[in-house]
Amino acid sequence: MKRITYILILLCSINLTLAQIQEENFNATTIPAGWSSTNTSSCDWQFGYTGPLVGSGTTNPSSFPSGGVIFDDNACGTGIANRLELEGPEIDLVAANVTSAAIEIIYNHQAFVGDGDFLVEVWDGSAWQTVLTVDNDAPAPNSGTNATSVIDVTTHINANFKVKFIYDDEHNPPTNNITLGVGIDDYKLIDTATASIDDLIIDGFSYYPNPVIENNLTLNAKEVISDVIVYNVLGQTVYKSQPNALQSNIRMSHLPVGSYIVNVAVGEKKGTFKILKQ
Ligand SMILES: [Ca+2]
Ligand SMILES: [Ca+2]
Ligand SMILES: [Ca+2]
Repeated sequence: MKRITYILILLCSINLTLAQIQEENFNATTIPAGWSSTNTSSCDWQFGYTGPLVGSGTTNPSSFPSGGVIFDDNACGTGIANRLELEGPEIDLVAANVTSAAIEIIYNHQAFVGDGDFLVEVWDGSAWQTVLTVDNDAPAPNSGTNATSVIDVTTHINANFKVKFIYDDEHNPPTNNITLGVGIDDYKLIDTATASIDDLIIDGFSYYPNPVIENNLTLNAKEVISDVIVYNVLGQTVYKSQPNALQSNIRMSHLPVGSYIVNVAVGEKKGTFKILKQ
């Protein structure tokens, strides 16, 4: 009996680790549990920030309506060099049997004459690896929108995995320059094996072929496919469409050989999966 209970608990805990392995929405006005921050000045991250993001425009600024974490270099004043880190909780991806994973992050970075960098790093078990470098405005000011990147981190899976966000104003040594800042909304660590589209597959979603050996990846669903975004291994968007149809053909002939992450919205649901282009 004990053994059955143990197996049931184990199955439940494995199930919890599927799809979304880690998520932080930064809605609360305090640093989330398990997260830690370091900085080089007295200026700090602001959590649960909902206002317009500094430098993101005057006519149509961007914001994080649900609450995000921001750093406002402009508000910190002149002559101050800032390099801030925000580190997430450690997670054992080996024990969780994760063999394929990606980070999905919504952010907005506003530079001033190129000053200011936003970086995402992951701990690979022995060193930090930079998986995303945002050097300039992303998106452009007055777009009213934020950027989304999905980054394949499969090669960095280990028993002590963790993520770190870095804001660097590039003012070292300090000058009288001030730059703008960065805002981060939802962060997710996703199991991209198949788990994150289990819900969609139950609802009749399918995709083929994988690997993509001919030119097209075909998506089929029983509800309308409203959004398709394909990211390369650097987290850059290489394809984006709003098919609003039950089938979608993604032309991949012009894309380099390698792995890609596909983000789909079908009906009310969203899913992320990985494909190979050969
Ligand atoms: Ca949020
Ligand atoms: Ca920069
Ligand atoms: Ca500064």
